[in-house]
Amino acid sequence: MSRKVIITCAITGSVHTPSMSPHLPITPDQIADQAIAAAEAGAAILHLHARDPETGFPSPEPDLFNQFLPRIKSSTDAVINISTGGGMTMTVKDRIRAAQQAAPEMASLNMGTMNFGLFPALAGRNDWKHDWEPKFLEDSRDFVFKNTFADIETILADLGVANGTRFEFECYDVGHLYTLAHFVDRGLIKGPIFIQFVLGVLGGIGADSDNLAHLKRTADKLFGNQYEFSVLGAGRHQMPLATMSAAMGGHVRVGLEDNLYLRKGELAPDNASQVRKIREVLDGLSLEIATPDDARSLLNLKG
Ligand code: KMH
Ligand code: ZN
Repeated sequence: MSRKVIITCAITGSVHTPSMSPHLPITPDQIADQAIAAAEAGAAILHLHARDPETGFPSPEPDLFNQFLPRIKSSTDAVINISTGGGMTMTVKDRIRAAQQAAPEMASLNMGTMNFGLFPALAGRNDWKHDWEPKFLEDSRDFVFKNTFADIETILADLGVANGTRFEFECYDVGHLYTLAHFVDRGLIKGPIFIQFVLGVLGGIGADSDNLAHLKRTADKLFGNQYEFSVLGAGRHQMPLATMSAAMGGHVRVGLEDNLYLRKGELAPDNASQVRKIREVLDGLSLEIATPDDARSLLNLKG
């Protein structure tokens, strides 16, 4: 069988704020509409967060997830991946509630505690719709994204062992791969391991081809043929790094969670437009895209 590339689409996240783009989905209906369109455009995996429908503030509330998950599930066959990274103001306990209740096929699992800087987005802006937005970004100067060894172990047990959920292991730096290897060595994680290399987040590894090659070399050394990788480049690095990933044998992640633009100076009108764009690139490379069922079999998901 020829290699197939999994497109993950991360629909809204908890990094961008409503003033940054009118197209960022906020309400459950907007999240569902854009997720369904992204799946129709070719995304096999939908990475999902929720937001307060009134303010757009990132929310961990399972009730909000329950307002869009049933619609997405009844309209698409896409793999549901619920974030456990949540957002800046949430405790780890809060961050995992939605995935615990929904028991999805996939959840994200962030592989290390780190600084996570959103404040560069403040530069040159003063046109905020909501008071919380500049404060949220400013507060990120002091944000410690907490993912201790104990937190990781808890998520593996409460979601993985308890519910059969498998993971998108988000690795923002080389050390995170060694943390992942530690849990593999202890038998708490079994292949096929799905690694999301995250490049370009302030506090993590920078977004360039040398760094991606180093991440891949390190993962090859640690995990041999027991892993699949995908790449997420933050902001303007999204499409170039996704393209590099595909050319290097990896999968791709796009979506407004990671980048609001379609090209320089042009906001993406929705998530599906980014899925279509990376599809064109994959097509140009003569690479086939994975269906949700292809992704299920490649990543050994519960279905
Ligand atoms: N926004 C990404 C850089 C998560 O949801 O677990 C990281 C992310 C984390 O997707
Ligand atoms: Zn996320």
